[in-house]
Amino acid sequence: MGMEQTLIILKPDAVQRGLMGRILSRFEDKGLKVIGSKFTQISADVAATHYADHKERPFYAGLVDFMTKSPVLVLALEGVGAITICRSMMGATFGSQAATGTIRGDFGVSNSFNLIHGSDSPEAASKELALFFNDGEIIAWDRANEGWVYDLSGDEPE
Ligand code: IDP
Ligand code: MG
Repeated sequence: MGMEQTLIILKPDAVQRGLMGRILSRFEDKGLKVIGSKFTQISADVAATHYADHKERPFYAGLVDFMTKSPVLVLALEGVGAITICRSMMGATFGSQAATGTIRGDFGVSNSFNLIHGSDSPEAASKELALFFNDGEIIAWDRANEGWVYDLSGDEPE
C-alpha cells in the first residue's frame, strides 16, 4: 500500500450544518494532504454517474435529491494508505451505527444524511477524482513539514 489519492465529498448536510472546517481539520490533523478542493453544487447528471452502482436501490432517488439540493465541498486527499485511512475515519455508513470517534459517529445521527463520501477502492478513487476534478485542478505541492509527517529516510515515505 503506497501513496494514494482519494475523493472525499462533504455532503450538503455537512455544509449546511457548518461542519466543513471541523471535518477537514480531522484529515489535516491526521496528516493527510489536501491536493484538490472545490465548493460546488452537484448536477443531477454527476450525482447519477457518481452513484450509478446504487441505481436500483430503493434509496437512490432520495440520495440523488439530497446530494444535489445544496452545495458540497469536494476534496482530493493524498497520503500513504489514504483510501483506507479516510474510510475508517468516516465510520460506518449509518450515523446511528457509526462508532464514536469517527466523523459519522461524532457528528450525526441520521442514516441517509451521513455527512461524507469517501472512495472505497483505488479504482473508485481514480474514477471519482476524474469525475469531480479537471486537468490541472489536482495540485502536486511540497509540504513544508513532510519530513515530520512521514519518515522519508528510505525509498518510500513510512
Ligand atoms: P458508503 O457511503 O459508506 O460507501 P454506500 O453503501 O456505498 O455507503 O451508500 C452510498 C450512500 O447512499 C450512503 O453514503 C448514503 O448516503 C446512501 N445510503 C446507503 N444506504 C442507504 C439507506 O438504506 N437509506 C438511505 N440512504 C442510504
Ligand atoms: Mg460506497
